[in-house]
Amino acid sequence: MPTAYLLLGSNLGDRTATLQAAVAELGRTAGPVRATSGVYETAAWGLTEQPAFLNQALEIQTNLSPAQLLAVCLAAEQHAGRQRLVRWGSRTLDVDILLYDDLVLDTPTLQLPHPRLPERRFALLPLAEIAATLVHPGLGCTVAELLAECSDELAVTRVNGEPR
Ligand code: X6L
Ligand code: MG
Ligand code: MG
Repeated sequence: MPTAYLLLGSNLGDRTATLQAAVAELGRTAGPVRATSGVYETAAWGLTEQPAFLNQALEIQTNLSPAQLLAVCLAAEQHAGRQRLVRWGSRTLDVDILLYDDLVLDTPTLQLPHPRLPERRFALLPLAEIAATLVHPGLGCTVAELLAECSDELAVTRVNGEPR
């Protein structure tokens, strides 16, 4: 069964409860959650005048295709009450697919691996906690190496949770 890595993000409402509900929902709709990183509080990228995020990375096993997986990720965002008002604006829940096996894909609706992953400490640090030795299929280096080379200096602080 394919393995995918997801990044959850929330900076509106009860962020912790939203992440917990999303992990449970994705376990039912996408497939078994094999690993969860700790939860990280992270300064907002893009529109910096917005509340800090909680971000968390997940490893899931799934029989869904990438397009089907994207659909269940967007459904989880809807169930969390996400409203898309402003590009890069505050959101109750964002679910991004970071990697899907060693697939490299470039379509208008889905790019894999996530094209901005190497630049974002808020994604690399949680991901490194559960998949440090995973090789990025486009770049040929590990997640730990990407993290070591990442020049993003926005604050990323682990707030709780043991990796499992
Ligand atoms: C110039 C202008 C350079 C905009 C970069 C970066 C825009 C990231 C959007 C950018 C730019 C984004 C999260 C976030 C967002 C998140 C944290 C985005 C989309 N999502 N900040 N900002 N965590 N910490 O999940 O990533 S909006
Ligand atoms: Mg995102
Ligand atoms: Mg998204």
